[in-house]
Amino acid sequence: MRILVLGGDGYLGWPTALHLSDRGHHVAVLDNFARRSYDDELGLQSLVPIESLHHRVQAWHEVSGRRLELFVGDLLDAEFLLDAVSRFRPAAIVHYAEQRSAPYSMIDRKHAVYTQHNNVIGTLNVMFAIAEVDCDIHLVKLGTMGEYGTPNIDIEEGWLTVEHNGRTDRMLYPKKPGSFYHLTKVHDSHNIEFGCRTWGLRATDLNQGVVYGQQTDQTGRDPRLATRFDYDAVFGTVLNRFVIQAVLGHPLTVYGSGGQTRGLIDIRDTIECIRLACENPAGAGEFRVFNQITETMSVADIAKTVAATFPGNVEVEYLDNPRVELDEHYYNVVHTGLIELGLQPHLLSDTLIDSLFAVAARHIDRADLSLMRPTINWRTPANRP
Ligand code: NAD
Ligand code: USQ
Repeated sequence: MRILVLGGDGYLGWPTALHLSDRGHHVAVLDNFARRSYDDELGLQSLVPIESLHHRVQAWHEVSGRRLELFVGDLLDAEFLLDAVSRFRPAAIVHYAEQRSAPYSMIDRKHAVYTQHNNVIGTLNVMFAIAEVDCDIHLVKLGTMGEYGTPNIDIEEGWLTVEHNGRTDRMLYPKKPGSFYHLTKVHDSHNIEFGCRTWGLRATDLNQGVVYGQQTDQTGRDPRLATRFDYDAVFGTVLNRFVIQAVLGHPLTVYGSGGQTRGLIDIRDTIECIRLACENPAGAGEFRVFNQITETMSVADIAKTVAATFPGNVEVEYLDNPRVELDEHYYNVVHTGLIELGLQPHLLSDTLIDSLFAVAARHIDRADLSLMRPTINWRTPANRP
């Protein structure tokens, strides 16, 4: 298949492009390097050094003999995007290209507006490009489990049958997201469902949980193929952060009581879910939703697991929660759709955590401890930084 990966320079987009290419698909990557510019803006860097996208593409050709096509530009530039889709003519578009940090979206008004504009308008431009070039192009869109929040009922896969005053209907599952970033995914889901219902688009919305891990079969073949590994309080995700904190001898930063429970997924399963979704497309007019997680854990249990696996002393520190989120709640998520398509999950294991400790230890001199504590607070809306 011809597959266009939007956001192909990112933490997940790059390994996805390699996985799909390795499986024999003809892959193009598109990116505007916004993620690299957030590093420059906030003074961050990936713990594992990463090559420029041009060098990575060249390295993949040298290692595998396969070529990736490259489009450098912004989804907000509708003409550029339309041109890229018209020229590449993909059968599927995998859409990762959004600002994906909840704390970044909560810095102040400017960052909230940027995140909503970038994500929602970018996705609208993708929908219009598909509608103009060919409605049969399958849109595989990354959403988030955070769209649902933590409701006191079971979380279904995107849809809920509702009975009200003696009548029933199948409706999009109600959403209660926890940041301006998570809200963008809700807005995207509604826009895409409308496109399916109205224009006959075919779409898969993948409500993915928190991703952990750094290496895949393909990125491990050469250091030049490495993907990002973020540990700072803005872009680092919880399990990756705890692993790096343990190696640094820094206390694990549990927010609140740590009772908040989240869906998790190994990066190797992320890229396999994308392959499965692309190779088994949604029907014409179908808005298909999968909950892309393999297990659920509380933050305190993630900290305990990392501490128990580390071959040294680890402290756990309970910080005042900078976010507004429930830390005692019901959480039961249906996630059978991707398993039915053939996903064989890698569950969190000591071996995996050990290998992450090794990755972190190799590059630990690049860590900046001043970036470890959260500084962005949900409760104080700031008009400016
Ligand atoms: P990332 O920031 O590393 O990658 C996103 C890529 O998109 C970056 O390379 C960025 O430069 C690019 N991009 C952003 N806006 C763009 C635009 N307007 N035009 C072109 N390119 C643009 O993020 P990631 O961790 O790889 O996440 C990828 C997707 O998966 C995101 O949509 C995110 O919301 C979703 N997701 C991530 C996680 C996670 O734990 N990392 C979990 C659930 C869902
Ligand atoms: N947390 C801590 N300590 C930390 C970091 C986080 O206790 O040092 C807690 C947070 O308060 C939260 C949970 O861990 O309760 C997850 O936080 P996170 O930063 O790992 O994840 P989140 O902000 O939800 O965002 C990440 C990705 C985002 C994706 C989302 C999936 O950055 O792109 O959408 O995971 S989900 O959480 O399912 O919505």
